[in-house]
Amino acid sequence: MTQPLGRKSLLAGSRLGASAPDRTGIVHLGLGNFHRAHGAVYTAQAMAAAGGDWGIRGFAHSSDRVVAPMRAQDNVYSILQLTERGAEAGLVDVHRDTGVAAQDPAAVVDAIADPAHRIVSLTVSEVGYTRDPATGRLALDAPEVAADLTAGSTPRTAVGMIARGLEQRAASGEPFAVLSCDNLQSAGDVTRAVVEEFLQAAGVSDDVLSFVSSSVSFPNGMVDRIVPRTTDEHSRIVADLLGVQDLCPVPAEEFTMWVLEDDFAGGRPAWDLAGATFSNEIEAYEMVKLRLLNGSHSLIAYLGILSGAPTIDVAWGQDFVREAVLNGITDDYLPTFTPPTGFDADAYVSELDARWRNPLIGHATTQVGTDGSLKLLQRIPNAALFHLRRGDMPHHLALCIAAWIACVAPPAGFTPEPLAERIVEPARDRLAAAVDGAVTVADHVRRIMNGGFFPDALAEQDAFTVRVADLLTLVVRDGVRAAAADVAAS
Ligand code: CS2
Repeated sequence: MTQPLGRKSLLAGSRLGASAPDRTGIVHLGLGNFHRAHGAVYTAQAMAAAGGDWGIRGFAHSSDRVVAPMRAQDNVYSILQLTERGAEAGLVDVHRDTGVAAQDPAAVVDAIADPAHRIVSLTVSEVGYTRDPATGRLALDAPEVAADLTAGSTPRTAVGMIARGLEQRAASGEPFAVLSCDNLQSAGDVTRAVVEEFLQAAGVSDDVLSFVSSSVSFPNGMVDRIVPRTTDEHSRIVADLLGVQDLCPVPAEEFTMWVLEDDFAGGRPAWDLAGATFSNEIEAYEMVKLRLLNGSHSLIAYLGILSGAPTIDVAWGQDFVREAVLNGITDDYLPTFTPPTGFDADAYVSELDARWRNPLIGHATTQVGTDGSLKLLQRIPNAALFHLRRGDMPHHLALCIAAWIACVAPPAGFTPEPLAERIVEPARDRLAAAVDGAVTVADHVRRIMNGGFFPDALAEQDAFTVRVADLLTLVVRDGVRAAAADVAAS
């Protein structure tokens, strides 16, 4: 007999970490699977180790897909760890209140201003930072940003809500930290920059600007845990393991990692006692994660989609994908940064192999391929520029962009595998408009590379654009394996 899940079930189920007290100390934006399997678990475990009023007040962006079931279960949910030993489940009870930001954005602003809260954390994905891809600055011309900047309007973007919340908070002057938990290089610095750009464009007082610069910290950090989408099968396994009916379990791999800069102006949970690492080498950790894991992940995903592989493990099981990815790590990524002290590249790569190979995860290639126009910006241009400025060609990085274009903006006459249609690509219409009327694949690629989708510095690298076009030509004419073979021979 399965019972509905709720706080009462905690007696019966295995609980991960402590239950949060009723008072909340953290506001969180973005209630997707990643936050619920990562930061939320570290927070529950930190409270088990050291206590504290660190309950989470969580807001989903615009849908109640997670909030409705969370509320129906007293905001308790399970983590379903899918390991080679089989499945294991545990319950998390750290959210004290959940809501939907789009339904009540003023509640988010008020929660950030509330002096009882000491941190706002974010998992809003790359798209949530409303930046201009060509300049990296806040996209002041984007309609949603412009609307948020209109005097008297209630902000709806994450940046707008945080900025307005801080503006109100300046009245109490209570110190605060804004913690980005997204896959961005220098995530804290980037978040500070867009929030300050918003405040300046909104014409706030000097007092507010000086409060934000002196009493609000924006720690940098590196986050890591692979979490696929939830399916009905996951709820069924949780019911078997725990005897409770969870309407919103979170499937996750066993691996988890969090490296943070210890810069929390209003204090923080004892995340170190929950396994997080505090380090002064954040940039090095970010490089490892964003390039070796995320950059390679994109390549696996797009090569996989073009060869009909629905999941990462299936794509990774193909020799031509493994070869391209492993050589990409060695030739194109590893030379571009200095890793953290004591980093063992071989061990890291064999761990990646085990993580990508895990067949129980079922991580969809189209999920990793989603939002490529934003994700690739974190994964490719800086590494590519490192080589191009030395006169070298990063062939695997060019292959990744060619494969992305083949999936989301295919040249006339080429139809990718049907899987490609499932990729959510916010720039699809703008890409289609940019290539409209292109007569050759070279022209098609040039219009994209010069169309404001990538930083100007990369667009200026003509040889790279030519290489992307050559590889896309091969994909179109002879298939994705031929393009990968050409890279292998380069
Ligand atoms: C993935 C990441 O979807 C993606 O783009 O590369 O979500 C990846 O699974 C996580 O960053 C792992 O920590």
